[in-house]
Amino acid sequence: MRLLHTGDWHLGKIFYDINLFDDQNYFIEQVLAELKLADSQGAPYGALCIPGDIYDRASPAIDAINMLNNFLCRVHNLFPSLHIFILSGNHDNPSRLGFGSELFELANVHICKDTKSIQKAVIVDNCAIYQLPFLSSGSFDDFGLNGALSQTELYSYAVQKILESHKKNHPDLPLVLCAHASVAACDEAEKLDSVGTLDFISGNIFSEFTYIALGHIHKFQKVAPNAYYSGSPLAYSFDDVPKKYMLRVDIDSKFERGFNVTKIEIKPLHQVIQFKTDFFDLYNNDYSWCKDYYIQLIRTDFENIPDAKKILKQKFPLLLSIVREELSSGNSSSSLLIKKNALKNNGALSAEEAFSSFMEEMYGKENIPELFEEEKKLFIELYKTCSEEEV
Ligand SMILES: [Mn+2]
Repeated sequence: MRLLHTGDWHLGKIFYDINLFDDQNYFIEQVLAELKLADSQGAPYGALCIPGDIYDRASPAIDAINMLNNFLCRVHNLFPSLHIFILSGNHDNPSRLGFGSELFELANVHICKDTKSIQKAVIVDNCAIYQLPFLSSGSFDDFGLNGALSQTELYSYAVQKILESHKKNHPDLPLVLCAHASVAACDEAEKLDSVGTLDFISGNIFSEFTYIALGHIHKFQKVAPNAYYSGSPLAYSFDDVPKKYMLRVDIDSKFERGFNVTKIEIKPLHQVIQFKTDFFDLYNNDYSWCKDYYIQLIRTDFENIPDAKKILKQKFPLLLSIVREELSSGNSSSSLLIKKNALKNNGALSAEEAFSSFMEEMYGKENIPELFEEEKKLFIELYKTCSEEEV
């Protein structure tokens, strides 16, 4: 059985102020091209699996809904016997995603919005495929499993239910699972880098499955011998990896050869790139090779250049963001905490002194602009709040 695994589409995503509609359509054409290619070579796909975060938002934009609708109609018209598996990720609203799901079943489109049908397999070319949406406390209320449960408890329970059903009904078939979950990567650093401080599940709980098609983490990775994240089809942040893939998974229905994963590189409409340099480097030197890239500049200079973004946009129309080096990691809660602590521990400075030292750091000693009275007032207010608050 041949399966195409590609998760975290995030249809309708707005990247800074850019609507990624064209970029996402460009990717969708590549999905269709891959399905057609395999078919023309006499090795067609039996299943397409999109394990969650289909949409970027719980209330998806009209454009995003139309995109998914058009895609499903086109695929179904081309390949009526292809089974399409769609499940609800943490970005999706299960009911909105699940609209019409009972009817879609008739067209081999299997939308999993809750835990009611997790024990039901769809048999494709002698493989049993199950789906698991993103789970949270309350997911198993109907099963009588209440209370605050950890991710490990929730997914272990789901796996146990699936295995019970599988062993009873299809013991001789390979067992494939499509799921949206935070599964710990083999490499600790990679794991922390990918999903921050979320509660992780160990890949070991899936040891009895043949292949697990995972969604949630946006970088391609193998988290257990049988569990892969395809990653998102596009880079949705500037610190994401530039190379993106969908996965062709060939599963041997007789268990003889297990499975084989082939990475298919996705060609982006626009590359995403992050420069850490000074304004003048980007302005004066030849970077014409990236004029069609989505660009973030992390500025290492301290010059006060009014309209810096406007000026650079003349050369790089898709420059989306300019940040100061000191602030470039400033929006994660951990770094805020570090800054807060630093502020607290810097007890020797008065609020006024702290403001001066902050301005000096931002602009350089010689270049501190004046006329910052409002900002100064606000800074002092915040400084006091931070100093009083327990961290
Ligand atoms: Mn996602």
